Amino acid sequence: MNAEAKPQRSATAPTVTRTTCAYCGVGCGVLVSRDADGTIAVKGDPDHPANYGRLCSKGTALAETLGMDDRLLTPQIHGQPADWDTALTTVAQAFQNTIRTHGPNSVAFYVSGQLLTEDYYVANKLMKGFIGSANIDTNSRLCMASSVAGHRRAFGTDTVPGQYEDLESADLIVLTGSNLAWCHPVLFQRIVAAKAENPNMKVVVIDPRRTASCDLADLHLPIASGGDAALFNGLLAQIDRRNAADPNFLKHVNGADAAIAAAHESDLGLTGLSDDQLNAFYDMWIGTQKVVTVYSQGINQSSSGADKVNAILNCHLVTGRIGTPGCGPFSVTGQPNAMGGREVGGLANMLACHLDIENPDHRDAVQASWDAPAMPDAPGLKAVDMFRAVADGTIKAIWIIHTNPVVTMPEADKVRDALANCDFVAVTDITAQTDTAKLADVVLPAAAWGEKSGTVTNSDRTISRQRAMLPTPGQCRADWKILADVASKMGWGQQFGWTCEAEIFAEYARLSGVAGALGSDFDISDLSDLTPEGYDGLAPFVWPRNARKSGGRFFGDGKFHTPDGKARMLPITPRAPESRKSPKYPYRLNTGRVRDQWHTMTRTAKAPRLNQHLAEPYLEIHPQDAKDLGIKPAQLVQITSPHGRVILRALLADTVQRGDVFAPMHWTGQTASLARVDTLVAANPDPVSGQPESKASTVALAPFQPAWFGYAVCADTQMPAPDCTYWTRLRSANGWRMELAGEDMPNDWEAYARALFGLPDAQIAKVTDTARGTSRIAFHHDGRLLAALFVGPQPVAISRGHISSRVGQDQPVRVLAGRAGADQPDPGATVCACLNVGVNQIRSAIETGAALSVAALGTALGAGTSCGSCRPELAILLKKFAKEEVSA
Ligand SMILES: Nc1nc2c(c(=O)[nH]1)N[C@H]1C(S)=C(S)[C@@H](COP(=O)(O)OP(=O)(O)OC[C@H]3O[C@@H](n4cnc5c(=O)[nH]c(N)nc54)[C@H](O)[C@@H]3O)O[C@H]1N2
Ligand SMILES: Nc1nc2c(c(=O)[nH]1)N[C@H]1C(S)=C(S)[C@@H](COP(=O)(O)OP(=O)(O)OC[C@H]3O[C@@H](n4cnc5c(=O)[nH]c(N)nc54)[C@H](O)[C@@H]3O)O[C@H]1N2
Ligand code: SF4
Ligand SMILES: [Mo]
Repeated sequence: MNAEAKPQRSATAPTVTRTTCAYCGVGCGVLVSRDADGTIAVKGDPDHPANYGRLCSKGTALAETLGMDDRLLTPQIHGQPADWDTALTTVAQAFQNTIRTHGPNSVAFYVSGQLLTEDYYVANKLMKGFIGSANIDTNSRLCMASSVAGHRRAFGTDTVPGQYEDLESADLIVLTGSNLAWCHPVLFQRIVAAKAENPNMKVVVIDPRRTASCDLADLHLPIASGGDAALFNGLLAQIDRRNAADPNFLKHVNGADAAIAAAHESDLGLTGLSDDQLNAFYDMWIGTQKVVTVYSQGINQSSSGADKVNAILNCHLVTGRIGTPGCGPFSVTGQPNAMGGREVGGLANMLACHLDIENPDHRDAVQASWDAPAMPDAPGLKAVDMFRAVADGTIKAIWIIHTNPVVTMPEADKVRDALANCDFVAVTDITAQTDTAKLADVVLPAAAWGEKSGTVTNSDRTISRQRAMLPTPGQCRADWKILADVASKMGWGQQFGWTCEAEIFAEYARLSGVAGALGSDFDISDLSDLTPEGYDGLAPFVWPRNARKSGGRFFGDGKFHTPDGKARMLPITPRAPESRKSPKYPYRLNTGRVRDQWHTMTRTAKAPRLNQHLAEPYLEIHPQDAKDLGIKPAQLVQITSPHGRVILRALLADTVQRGDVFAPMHWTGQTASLARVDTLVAANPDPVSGQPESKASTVALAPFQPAWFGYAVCADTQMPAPDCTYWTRLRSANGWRMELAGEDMPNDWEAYARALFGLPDAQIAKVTDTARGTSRIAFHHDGRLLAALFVGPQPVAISRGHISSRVGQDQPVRVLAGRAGADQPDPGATVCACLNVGVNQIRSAIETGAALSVAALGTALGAGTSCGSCRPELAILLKKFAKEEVSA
């Protein structure tokens, strides 16, 4: 396995560090070893209870993302390097002056579920206890807020009842609004392994799209967008009709009658499913005792997200299928510390340790514990409203930490314009090259994963340590330290005077004891006296951890955190998505993730092999819709909504339903000219949770007909943005690869190419076909290829992987053939990112009969044998290329 890389760091003694993956909420443990020469290798921690040694493609490639090339190493004020003292004073004074003139609610923090718990704790303490405003919200508003609201309405607290083992001991797993195979790959692999062991286990996937997760599904329900509340209400009504409720458990539940009555009233037409499909699902769910319903963004990111969550919880409560082995609703968290942020009070409507900002006893307790001068008594602005307040000038100073809202907030162009016009914007990031950091007055350089220490909580409440194993480069500082430094400059040095993360954690643990005494579930007060040494060695543990309870599940005993101790079932009236299709905007835009990229790509896109899986932003569209619109495969499509415009490559596939399209959320202004899909997304928040509907905007589609298309590769240089309407660029193993398209035909391709690559004097080789209108240009030096451009009036059909692999190699002229010679087979687009196996290699192994099963492909090529997240794709390729029927 090629999990090694050599970041540009100086050498020290060899080390092995036990830490946690930087990415998703599975929270895998990793072992990072560092050789004397600085080479870093990452492997799964066999002892971590989240992954027992497994890793996915992103975790496996962590070492390749640690390079220094685009790191921000000093503070910047208006783009110029500054020293820390000046930068911190600038931020502190901007906030103080604004607060003095306009009051504490004229400032805001927008933070992230990727902050460590200690960072988060400090940010929350500063804003809520000392600035005295609740205007701190987090990107978890875009991610988990509907689950939080649903949990609190049903259970009284935001508690995930179950444990990962439940996924292995269940007999039925329902994945709704979750593409677990790509987004929580290690959990998916745990289910794959459990299903192989337990032939009775069934998996149902509920998703408008046929995703990679469907590979494991016994039943896929291609639900209509937004139809989940109707579907689970339909289930609840069936449970009632079939007398399948659990009368014993219902003694612990209020509201069952009203919820059931509402369920009987529901319009099942909203599901878009046939009676047969509905009944198949009801039979499986009602007929199986051990059911886990896993849900994620297809549920949460909805204008009725909280109701969807409660419709699911209702079914588990009415049958008592909660908090016992193999049973329960399971909201899987996205970011590595989305859960920790919820615990520590990162949301504008919460206090630390699951305490409630609107409860005066809770407020007083936190204020006393913090020795805080001021506490807000009402929730602050939630993300969408926060950026609206920036736009209308109510918020005049904002500090954005560890998130990139110009790319990921709905109506993203409005967010961009609001920040551009805001009086004061500070951003803390690891790079200044983000769409958000580019708009900041002050950019503060953060220490990155591998350089900072703290704790994170994963989806099943396991708290794990992240440990530094690399020296902090330049002047970078840990996020908590930057926050504490600003607090000191504002005059609160004493309350923010920690010397290390361990002290913050112990303070937090003590506060959780106060919370526990007030009835909060989040109580880890056993760790109140944790020493720095104890913190160093802290092994992963499941909260709570106090004198009354340590780890384990919640609610199997029927005890909930409501005033009367009972759970609440809610009457739910299902609603369709807020944006309605119209003749002007007749398509529904669904958005989400791809397997090998993380959000706005500032880290994953540094690893060339992660860039090869899906190398260009795309629009998944049904072939019939494409035909009706005159869109051919690989053509460009212009997508417009009332809020913006993007241009994406068409990917024709019947994996999406007619009338729906899907686009990945990852591309930014740095990686593409017009591919920020959130510029299209309407900011329609759920009225209960404030979470915006990121998956159901309405859009118009039209073919985009440029005068020319191009493909370009070049060696590793700082590239200015290409001069054409459509471009996308990503790193390859030895430089950049770019897709281009322009509306104006340059009259001199050589001059265009020289300007594009910044190579005014390089040697050139050219092939021009005037009849076809194509040009192929290669620049070289000393017999090595520096850059190449292929252009023509149609999408360029050449072997992209092969051409990009030739950069820096000899025989530059041969690249103009556009395809690999017999002596250099082209591996094709990467399918297995861990072992670097391409589609052409797989195809040839299948077509020649060398490997006719997923397991055989593993033996022959290694594909799918590491993280396993490409196995669904291998199965699809087997079906596609095998000459005879094969079983995957
Ligand atoms: N590779 C990768 N993994 C990641 C991330 C990443 O960026 N890249 N990000 C992490 C984060 S922060 C998060 S929050 C998670 C997200 O993890 P997921 O929620 O699994 O990911 P998404 O792709 O956003 O959306 C899941 C599915 O919801 C479906 N969907 C859309 N509308 C509906 C609907 O109305 N009903 C139903 N039932 N389904 C619907 C979509 O088609 C999509 O397949 O992933 C985490 N893991
Ligand atoms: N259309 C659409 N939009 C979506 C979604 C969707 O499914 N569809 N999903 C939503 C969800 S669930 C989420 S979670 C969000 C995610 O959206 P964001 O949080 O905006 O995306 P990231 O790319 O994770 O941004 C993290 C930033 O932190 C920086 N960074 C990395 N390490 C550090 C560090 O140690 N310290 C600091 N200070 N900075 C660091 C990175 O360089 C990057 O700029 O997107 C949301 N937006
Ligand atoms: S599943 Fe992958 S991305 Fe998520 S924590 Fe594990 S290794 Fe990291
Ligand atoms: Mo997320």
